Amino acid sequence: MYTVSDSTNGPLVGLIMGSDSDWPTMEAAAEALAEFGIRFEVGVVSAHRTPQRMLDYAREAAGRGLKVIIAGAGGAAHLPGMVASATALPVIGVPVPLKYLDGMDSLLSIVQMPAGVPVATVSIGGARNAGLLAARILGASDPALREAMERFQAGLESMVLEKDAALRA
Ligand code: RP5
Repeated sequence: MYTVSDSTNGPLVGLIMGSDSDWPTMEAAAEALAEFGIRFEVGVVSAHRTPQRMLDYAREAAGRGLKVIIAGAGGAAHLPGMVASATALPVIGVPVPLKYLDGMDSLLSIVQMPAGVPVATVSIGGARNAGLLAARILGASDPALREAMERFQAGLESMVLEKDAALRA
């Protein structure tokens, strides 16, 4: 497990994925968290290949100080849902697109959760939004982070208006 935190404060977000082959997709979540200065850890936790590690990770996450878990997986993407079943923390699921089926298999595996066990599912390959959603969740109880998100949103607006002005010029 690779951790981005300082020596006194542990990670707030657990960024996990079913395989290291998911990293090219999941990296965008790490970048978004880093942009907002959010401490996070990264690791491979497989629902199918390391089931005990997955359960241990989910059950110990809150006690280790994590506040949000981002879980990405592809194909028969059971990791986000299984992690959500074993922790009370909010879980954000990222459907990772693989070679076949364009990620529809991943999306449906993650989004179709039974009542009582929610996973906040982002779009196929939408890891950046997963990072941003984690920032919003943490920002609900962290005014400085919420203000940073408001500035980010204002930046999005400015960018669109600038592009609109350039188009009209
Ligand atoms: C899933 O199987 C992983 O999340 C990954 O998307 C997919 C393929 O894994 P590898 O065979 O590339 O390790 O569990």
